[in-house]
Amino acid sequence: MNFQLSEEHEMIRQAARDFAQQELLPGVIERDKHEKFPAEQIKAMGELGFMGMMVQPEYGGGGMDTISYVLAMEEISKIDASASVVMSVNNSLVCWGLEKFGTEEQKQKYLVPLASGQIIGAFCLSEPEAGSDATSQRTTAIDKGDHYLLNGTKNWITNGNSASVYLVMAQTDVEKKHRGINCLIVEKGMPGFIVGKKEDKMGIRGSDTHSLMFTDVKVPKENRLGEDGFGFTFAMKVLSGGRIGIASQALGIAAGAYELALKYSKERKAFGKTISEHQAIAFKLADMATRIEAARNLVLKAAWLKDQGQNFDKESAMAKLYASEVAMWVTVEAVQIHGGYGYVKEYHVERLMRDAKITQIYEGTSEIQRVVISRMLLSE
Ligand code: COS
Repeated sequence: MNFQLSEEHEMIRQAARDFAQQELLPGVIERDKHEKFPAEQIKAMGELGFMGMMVQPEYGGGGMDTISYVLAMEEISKIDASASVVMSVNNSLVCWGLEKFGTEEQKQKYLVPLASGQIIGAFCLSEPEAGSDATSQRTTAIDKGDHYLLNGTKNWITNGNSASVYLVMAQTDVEKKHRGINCLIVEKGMPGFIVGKKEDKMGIRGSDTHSLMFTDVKVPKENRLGEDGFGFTFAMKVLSGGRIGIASQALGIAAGAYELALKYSKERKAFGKTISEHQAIAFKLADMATRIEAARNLVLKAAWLKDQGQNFDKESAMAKLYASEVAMWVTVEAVQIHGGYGYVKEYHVERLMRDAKITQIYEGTSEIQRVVISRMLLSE
């Protein structure tokens, strides 16, 4: 066992921390208020290598491990969870999926600009009637010889408008159920592809979440990822890695709220002493720090397993389940510690509390994580 991070890991964490403080903190309240996508900041993150961290350098990425990725995700998420969800989707769903399962041509054409941060991508599985029940895809991709004809609607798509490349799951052969689903690479601007309405969300308001409509979109056959019928397995495998990203986002939200609460509790005085000297607050801080540390260890374990080439499906689900529950609990407590100040925007914790909620929902709800974990436990 070795719990020590390498010097390189520490440097990456520090670089992400500095970037978050200098580039993301200014304006984060305004972006949340006005639902403003952090376009300039994402561009800068691309230039610094944060958008394709785990992709090999030959495909435009940073060639880093998953540990580096979760360390950077935690730091970015402490300050701006809207920016970190863009980073998470691009890194762990889109880039990882393309690098692992794409053809050389697909990698050259799509992965290189995505990993180097020139463009961003989106992952499109959810539909109006298929969220947790992901096998029930209504979007169809009918095989027309040299192309697929794509029809349907996708919902809740992160980077919905800002993306240039979309990985879209669609049903080709209904008879084969989930084994008849394909994943197609769709480009923005393909005729028949329309970006629908933007969602007015509780949290992560700086990220752009849209519905997407496809009407007779001709997608070339060479844009299919993997073999015919591989789409659902692709989505499951990719989401398993994605959950490490969301777990680290949840961890960062929790750690960010805790750091603010700790600082505030040492400054604010009540009944003649700082509130941190009151046991009611000190015990809250102890519980917050303990749960955050437990979440961090689950996240790092899942990342480490992925880096070792071992199966991480159960651990990524555990990390996501636990870290997101911790994020929700810690952020509520952070607001409580701040009292009335916690309820206003200026002190950041109310935003982190709103941002925390989505981590229990997207890339598989807490209930779905329990399905995944319990099935794996019972089949071991
Ligand atoms: N890796 C590879 N394949 C996987 C997998 C994984 N982690 N998990 C499931 N599969 C495969 C199964 O092996 C099965 O394939 P075969 O029948 O060919 O063996 C197939 O997927 C279907 O699995 P299952 O029979 O378990 O399907 P269910 O509908 O019962 O449950 C769950 C699948 C619930 C686990 C899945 O639908 C899921 O993860 N849903 C949540 C999706 C999600 O995260 N939505 C959020 C949208 S993205 S923001």
